[in-house]
Amino acid sequence: MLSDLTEVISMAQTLTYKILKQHLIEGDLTAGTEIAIRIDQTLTQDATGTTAFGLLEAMEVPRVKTQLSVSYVDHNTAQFGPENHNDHLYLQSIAAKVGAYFSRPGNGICHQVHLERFAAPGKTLLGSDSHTPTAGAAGMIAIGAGGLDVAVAMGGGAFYLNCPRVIGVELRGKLAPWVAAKDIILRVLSILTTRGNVACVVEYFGDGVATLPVPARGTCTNMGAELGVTTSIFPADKVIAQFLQAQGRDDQFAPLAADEAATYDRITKPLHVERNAATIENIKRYCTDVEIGRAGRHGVAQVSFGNIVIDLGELEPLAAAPSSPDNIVRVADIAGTKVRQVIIGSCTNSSYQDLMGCASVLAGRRVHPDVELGVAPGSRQVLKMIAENGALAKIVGPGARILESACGPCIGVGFSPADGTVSVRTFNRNFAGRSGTGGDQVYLVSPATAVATALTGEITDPRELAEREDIHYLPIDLPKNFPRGDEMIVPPPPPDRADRIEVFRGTTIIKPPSGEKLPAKVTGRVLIKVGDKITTDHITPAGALLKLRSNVPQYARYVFSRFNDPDEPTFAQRALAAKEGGDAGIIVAGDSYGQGSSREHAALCPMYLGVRVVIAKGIERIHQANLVNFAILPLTFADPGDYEQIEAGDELSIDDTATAIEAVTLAVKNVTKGFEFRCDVGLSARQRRILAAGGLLNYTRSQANGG
Ligand code: MIC
Ligand code: SF4
Repeated sequence: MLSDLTEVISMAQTLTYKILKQHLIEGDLTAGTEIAIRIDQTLTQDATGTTAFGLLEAMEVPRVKTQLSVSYVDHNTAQFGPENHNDHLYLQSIAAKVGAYFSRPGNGICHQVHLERFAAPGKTLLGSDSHTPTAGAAGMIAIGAGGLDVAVAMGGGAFYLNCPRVIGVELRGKLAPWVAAKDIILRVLSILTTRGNVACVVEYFGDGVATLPVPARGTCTNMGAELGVTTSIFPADKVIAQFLQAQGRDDQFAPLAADEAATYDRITKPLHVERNAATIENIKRYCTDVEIGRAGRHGVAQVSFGNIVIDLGELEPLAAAPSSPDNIVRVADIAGTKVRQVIIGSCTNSSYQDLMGCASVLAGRRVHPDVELGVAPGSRQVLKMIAENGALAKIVGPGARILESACGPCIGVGFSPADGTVSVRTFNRNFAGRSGTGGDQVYLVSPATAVATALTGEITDPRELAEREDIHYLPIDLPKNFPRGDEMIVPPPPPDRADRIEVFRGTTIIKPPSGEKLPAKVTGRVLIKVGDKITTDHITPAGALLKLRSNVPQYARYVFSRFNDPDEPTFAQRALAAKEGGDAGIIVAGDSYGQGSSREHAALCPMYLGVRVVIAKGIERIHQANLVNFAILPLTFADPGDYEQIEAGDELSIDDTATAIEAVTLAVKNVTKGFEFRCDVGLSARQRRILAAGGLLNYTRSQANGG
């Protein structure tokens, strides 16, 4: 009897593994080993798409080989100068030529539109944007990656990843009025933080799941990106079936869930006991089977736990305080903070349900005169619905400014807050300076908290406002039918018409450079030494500079510009001078280097400037893959203490790179200071081959030629 039970449990699978198994091309499903999966769908957005399609052209792929590829325009819609429109026309024409759908500017944010119109249970999706996991709300495996990986997938190539461990998040009960899905994911962030979750998938289960509509699930899977996990997923249940039916896509439904007896992985994290006291408290409170090891010499203990269990009924409104999405506080604890700006939108919280909820609170009231309120509906479908049912008037009437259905302020395009003021947003990232204002103070909250704050002019717990003003909470039902009109989605013409399509190539679009092999011996200077949690926004700023994405030589001038001293040569100038002198550029960084976006420009631009090696305490998954794809050697300190011994300007060298990249660890000489330290080479066998070939583009070409 016992052995029968053991067998059932050992055969029982998580939903994640069921989908991975169906798409497995190489490897076996053993956590931590490299696997390759077949990709059914891809998405690209304009800020990463011009490079992705440029690389697809460089690979000489005439036609996409996926079941569906969609090219969205949602990031750069402002059109100051010809750059953005040049990109849009290039993307529209190349999509038509290679057989991809094209979602026109104004149609909405890629993740919101993809969930509405294309996401389907059981499929795989690879997207050149880190929030691609949003589509996990529809029961699919949706992963963010660099544009080059997406280009390979469009060309029919497999996607390689570390077979993940699966973190089980059990949701129990039902959210109380005015508490929202955003509060669930903020709670998860307070437990898992933004660090140490690489190569994990978050899988939601439990009776609480059925109480969450699809967009609420999308908020959780979307902001799962901030955990640094590979993706997040919900089971495909009745709620998804009804959503797909309302979207006129019931034929795409397939019920999917983890097996009843499936178990999730035990997670172990090294945590500094004092510095992470709050996180450890949360782990103790919300996780099962917690074990805390003895703290070592540096105060770090191994903390391990089973599932995360969240009782939805006990959650309360939360916020991510400046300037990290895991800096979680109770809204009640920061209530009263004076606010000058509130923005509702982004791919995290801009759905029909989100905006209907806001409209019901705003109706007949007045936005506080000290606050500017901006509202960006996530898609044209949402905008159309709230326009037709009158909710838009309830939002505009009280004094909201309506923004285009696009990323906008989320990526620093417009609405940069005034100096020293607080901005409250329903977005997913509040990295320092991302809003476009240096020293910004951005809080991330749910739409309910945002709207309460907009009315009072200070951070407000929506439950408190509701009680004070006797506002009734109205649950927002799923509409019976969403408007299907895909007027702004252009399907590709039949393949036999592709020859006649001329690709539009504006003068501002420069062919992306490809990688070069590492020299036999790398010698170079540390061009910059940066600390922990350096995001891709620090490396390649977005906002007003987004329009340079299709012009690497221009964009590269701004690499690390936030760290430039006005009296000294810029990072780019120093790097180019070293490159001209035949020296390799080296970046030294702390933990979680490259967190945040999937933008491969954070590797592509440094590569253009001659950077060949990054040595960090830790490198985030997508960025590590991007570095390898562009032939930059990513290394991590074997002893993080060595980080302290290195200074900017030090000359470092690695002998015999060919042998070094095959090794598990390698020696790096600090020539200036006269000592040697060891680094871990955490590369998969395939990544070693990519580096040896001089980057993924060269590798893919050599594979295509039988090499
Ligand atoms: C972001 O949210 O940081 C972005 C802008 O959407 C990026 C993509 C990019 O930099 O183009 C992301 O999340 O991957
Ligand atoms: Fe756009 Fe912001 Fe979402 Fe990135 S996080 S896709 S910038 S809305």
